[in-house]
Order: sequence, then structure tokens, then C-alpha cells
Amino acid sequence: SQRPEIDDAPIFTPTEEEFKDAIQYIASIRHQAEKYGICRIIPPTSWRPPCPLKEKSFWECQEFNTRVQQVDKLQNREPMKKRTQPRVQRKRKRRKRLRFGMTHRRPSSSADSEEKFGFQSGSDFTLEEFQKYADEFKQEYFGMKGSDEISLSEIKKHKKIWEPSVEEIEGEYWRIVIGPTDEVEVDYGADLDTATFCSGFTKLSSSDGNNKDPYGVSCWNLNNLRRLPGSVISLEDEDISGVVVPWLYVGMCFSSFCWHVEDHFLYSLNYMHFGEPKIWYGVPGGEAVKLEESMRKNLPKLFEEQPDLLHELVTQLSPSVLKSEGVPVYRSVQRPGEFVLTLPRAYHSGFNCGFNCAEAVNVAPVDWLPHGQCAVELYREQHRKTSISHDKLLLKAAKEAVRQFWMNLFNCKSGEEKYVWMNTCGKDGVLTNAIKTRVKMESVALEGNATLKSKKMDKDYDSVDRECFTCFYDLHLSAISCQCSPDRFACLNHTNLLCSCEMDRKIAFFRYSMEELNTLVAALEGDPTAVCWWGQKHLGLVCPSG
Ligand code: 2HG
Repeated sequence: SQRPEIDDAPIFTPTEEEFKDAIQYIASIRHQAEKYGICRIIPPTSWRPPCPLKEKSFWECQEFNTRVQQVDKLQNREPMKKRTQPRVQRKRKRRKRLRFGMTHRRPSSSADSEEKFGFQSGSDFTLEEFQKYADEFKQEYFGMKGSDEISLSEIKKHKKIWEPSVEEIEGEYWRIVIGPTDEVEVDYGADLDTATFCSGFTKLSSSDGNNKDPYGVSCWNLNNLRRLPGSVISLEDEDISGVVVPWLYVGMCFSSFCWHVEDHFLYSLNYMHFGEPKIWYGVPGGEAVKLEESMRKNLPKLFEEQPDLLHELVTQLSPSVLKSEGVPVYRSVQRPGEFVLTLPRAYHSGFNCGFNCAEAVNVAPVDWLPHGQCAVELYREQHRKTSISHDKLLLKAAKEAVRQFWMNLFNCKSGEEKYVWMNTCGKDGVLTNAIKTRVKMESVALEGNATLKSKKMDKDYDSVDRECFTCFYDLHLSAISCQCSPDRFACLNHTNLLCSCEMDRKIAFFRYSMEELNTLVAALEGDPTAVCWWGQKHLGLVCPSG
């Protein structure tokens, strides 16, 4: 069998008490879990959230779009540039997709292997239709079918036929991916925005009074993760789809998610609402570079053509190959009602064993900050656009911490407030260290721009989020502009590339002076004078003692 022989990732089973605080629980398992990259969290048995997707009106009526995945081409395919004529991406008709017949399993032809690769848009389905389609596919694929009249659930209920085990499905999956002797095409309802489709969790709404619903307010309800105290993402005002707003995944047998890390090296939390298992493979964050090297070595032509291949989420590589090259890979089988947590910069991939539905969102406990910093520095090197303003979040967290230091100093804590941000500070706190690292970087970059005229950023500057014209580094803290093109900005590292004008025509914009940033560091270390100064100057607080 082609089933990879790899060790299992750890499973955590929090008690009801431990389950009360998601961010704290994640922090408590981090040290153990990060050695594996992924882990499974099984909630206490009493935690059984209802799933609104199963309501008849939704199940039968609400359509979602799928993408077509050619499973046999996930690892072995020709680079696209060999092709002469690009194939037009088109939306397929559902009728054709439902009558799959033998199209999912036919011998490869060499002409086909030169087709453009990418996940094309598939048909629209309701959950009811997709389940039927997925079940029929699996029955036929594995020869499970007894009679046309009997549905898979009926077959299962009466135990009339043989059903493949998870291990058998896994062996078959890798046979197709590694083989590839057969062509297997499946549909995946992936990355469905829960803001427009629907979440599998009850959503909080102030108007219908369901804020007393324990699952509506639960910290494990993925819609609430962004608001939790202690989550850096709680400081993000924008509804970034997939990052702060969860995405839904409606899967069928063999539908896949290929090797990738989360944007900005964020954590991700994935919950399975219902259906058949999802198999996960994970690599510890510390081994990310090793995985990338191994992928490059094994798929040189694809990387040559597309250096950022791993950002595209379209490439699978057998965990056995990775393992044979010294990349540690761990496996997890997620079932309904279970969470899978992926840790910062932990590559992960996997596939579904049958019809199922999962939901995922990113998470950013404060210990993510150094990983997020590392991500934006790599993005800068690769000239890759960012999804969030790391500096904006970092500064917001720091300001929130200063406000809490202030409250503590003047004993004016309001109500239930927890000093979550202040508690991540002090001389060697994770937030203090993250700010210190960033301030140091800024001061080094400043040295190269010491001769420039400087100006404070004003409201005008803040009217839009800006990024460096060449490397796309986010310009929340500082930016360079030139009189020749006032709408073009560079980061402190790319002043010389901005234009060929003399330096005296260029201006450096700063949000804070170096002195202000150093005072911020002192405030986060707990210096009361610095707390007072920052509180008054930047947070509009007034010292009771004047
Ligand atoms: C992720 O965290 C996604 O990368 C996995 O949640 C996607 O379930 C999937 O297909």
C-alpha cells in the first residue's frame, strides 16, 4: 500500500474547566503541540454545538460553488509553460458533473497531462445535492454499490456492503497521487466565506437575543475567536475573510488541501461539523525551510516555473518522500465534533474521506507575534503582499498594554477587565520583546535615511493603508516619499529605488519618533513615568496626580 507510515500528532482532551478559555488552553498546550505542527483537540463530551447548516431550509436551498480538483495531478504534472494554448476557465454545468460515470477514473492520456493546472471553478450545489454526489462517487469508486435504489446511508445502516476503512482510503489516495495511473477528478466546496454563505456555528446577534445561547457565546465558536481577549486579531477592525471571518469547507472523498502555511504564519483552528473523517499531515514550524527545500528538490520544474508554488495551495507531496528526506511529518484523523489546531509556520496538508463539512479561522495568541514579524520580513524579501498590517496590530497591542498599566497604576480597573496585554509585558514579556525587536529594526533602517527631511504622519497619511511600491512592506510606522511623485511610497529599505531624484527632494514620514518608541518600550517594561507619558501623549489619559 502507498499509505505513508508516519507517527500520529498528539490529541488533547481538555476538561470542562480547561475548556473555558480557548486562548489560554491553546497557550497551555503550545509547547507540546509545536513539536508536531498540528494537534487534535477533542472537546469535553458535554460540548455539542447545534449546526445551523443542517436546517432543512438551508440544507436544501442554499447553493455554494465548488472547485474541481484533479487528484492525480496534485503531485505529478507538467509545468504549464509547456502548453501552447491556455484553456479558458469556465464554469461547468452541474448536469455534466452529476453524471460522473467513469470520468472520475479513466486512464491518463499524455495530451491531457499537458493541460493547464489549477483548480477550476466547478458546479454549484446545495448541501443536499453535494452529499448525494459525494456518496455516489464513493460508492462507485470503491465498488460499494449494492443497488441504484439504495443510498449510502441506507447501505451503511443495513451493513449490506463492505466499506473502506480510513486506512484503505488513505492508501488509495496516495496511490492516485503518487501513481498516477488513473485520472480522478473531485469537487471541493472550499474557502466558502461564512459571512456570505453561513457559519456552521450559531452566530451572535444582538437583536434576536440569542446572546444567552451558550454555543452562541462560546469561545470555541469560531465566529467569536477574533473577539477574545488575548487574541491579537481582536485588535483588527477589518473583516478579513478567512483570517478573522471563518471559512467553510464542504468535502467529498479525496478532495484535498495541499501543503501550505497560514498567511502571516498565524495559527489556524479547524472544527468538523459533520461527516466523514478528514486526514491531516503536519510538519513542525521549525522544519518549514526543510520542507520547502524538499519540495523544491522533488518538484524542480514546477518551482522553476512558479517560485511561489507553495502559496498557491495546489501541490501535494507524499509524506513518505518528506520523511525519507528527514522532514518530520505527523498525521491526524479528525472526526465530527473535533478541532485541529495548526501552529505558526507549520506546513499542513490533507484530504477528506467522504462527504463532510468543516470550518476554519486563524488565531493569533500573543506568542504568535515573533512568528508574524518573521513572516512580514520574508514577505518583504519575496515582494509578496501582506493580508494584515502587522505593525498596526503590534502597536495596537502595545497601546492596549500601556492603557492597562495605567489602569493598574492608578487603580482604576473597570469591571471585569483582565489585564491580558499588560500581563504579556514586563522586562522579558513576549509583547515587550516583539516591540523591542521592531524598534531595533526601525532604528537600523533609519540610519540609512538619516539625512532626509522628516515629517510626522497626519490624518491625510492615514486615509489609506500604504505599502512599499516595490516590496509591499506595510508602511504603518514609517514611509519615504518624494516631491516628484507624492502618491508613491517606499519603505526605509528602498529609498534609493523610489526615484532618481536627489535626496533633498525626499521626505521620511514617521508615526512615532525614535524617542517615543523608546519610551513605549520603557512603558511596557513597567516604568511608571513612561506609562504616564505615553498615556497622556498618545492615549488621551489624564494622570490623577496631574
Ligand atoms: C487549513 O487550516 C484549512 O489550512 C484546511 O482549514 C482546509 O479543511 C480544509 O480543506
